[in-house]
Formats: sequence, structure tokens, C-alpha cells
Amino acid sequence: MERIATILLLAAAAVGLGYGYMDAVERQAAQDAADSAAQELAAAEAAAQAVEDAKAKFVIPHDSDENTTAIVVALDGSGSSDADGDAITYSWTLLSGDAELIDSSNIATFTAEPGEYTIQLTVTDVYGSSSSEEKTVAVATEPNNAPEAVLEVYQED
Ligand SMILES: [Ca+2]
Ligand SMILES: [Ca+2]
Repeated sequence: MERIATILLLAAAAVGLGYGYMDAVERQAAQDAADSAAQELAAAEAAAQAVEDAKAKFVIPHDSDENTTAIVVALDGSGSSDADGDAITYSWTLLSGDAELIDSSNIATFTAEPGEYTIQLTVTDVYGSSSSEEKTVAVATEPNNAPEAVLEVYQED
């Protein structure tokens, strides 16, 4: 009788271990899924940060003049080249943002209010072969602190 009880106890312990093992496997699977989701999130955040870091960023300087809320941004394509030494022409396009590009060959400028602007430069050689590069420019609002009111009260003579 005692022996049967021992066998039953051992069987119960084995079943318990089995459940314990399954729990561990399931916990590991859940942990792996959570780790992989965290890795994907981190990768997405890193990609978003890389896009943010790649932006050329400017802040409109504070100059105590409420009427000057823009800066002139210069774009320089003079580093472009052709491997064969062919003459190249420059074409500037504002892909996003509200501004007017003023271009003269390898240099372009535009007046930028606060906002984001994406500009594309395309260079084309005499054979009609071309390549393009895009850049995003982020212009931040002129920083300004509110004045501080100070009110004192006196008795008049
Ligand atoms: Ca200003
Ligand atoms: Ca060429």
C-alpha cells in the first residue's frame, strides 16, 4: 500500500514537473516574443532618429524684431562631379515645404519661415546621365521668452 502511494506520488511529481517544464517553455517563448518586439521598436526608433539627425537644423535668431521671422538658407551643390570630367548642369527642386527656390547653377537659396523643407538636387552630364540627392532642412521658430511683470505699491505723499 505504501509502495503504491509512493508510485502515485512519484507519478504526480512527474506530471507536475511536466507542467513546470511547459510553463518554462511558454514563459521563454513569451519572453522571446517580447524581446523581439522590443528590438523591432528600438530599430524603428533608431531609424527615425537617423532621419532626424540627417536633417540640417537651423533656429531663427532672436533679434528683438517681430517682423523678422525667417532666415535665408543656402544650398551648395558645388561638390558634385562627373567621373569622366563631363560638364554638368544643376537642377533644384523643392519637394516639400512652402518657399521659393532661387537658383544660379550650383548654388540655390530660399527664404525659410519655421518649418521643414525637402530639397532635391539633380546633376546631369552632357550625355543626359544624371543623379540626385535630397536633403531636409528644419527651421525652428525664433526663440522668445515672455517678459516678467513686476508690480509694486507705494503710499503717495
Ligand atoms: Ca525676429
Ligand atoms: Ca559622364
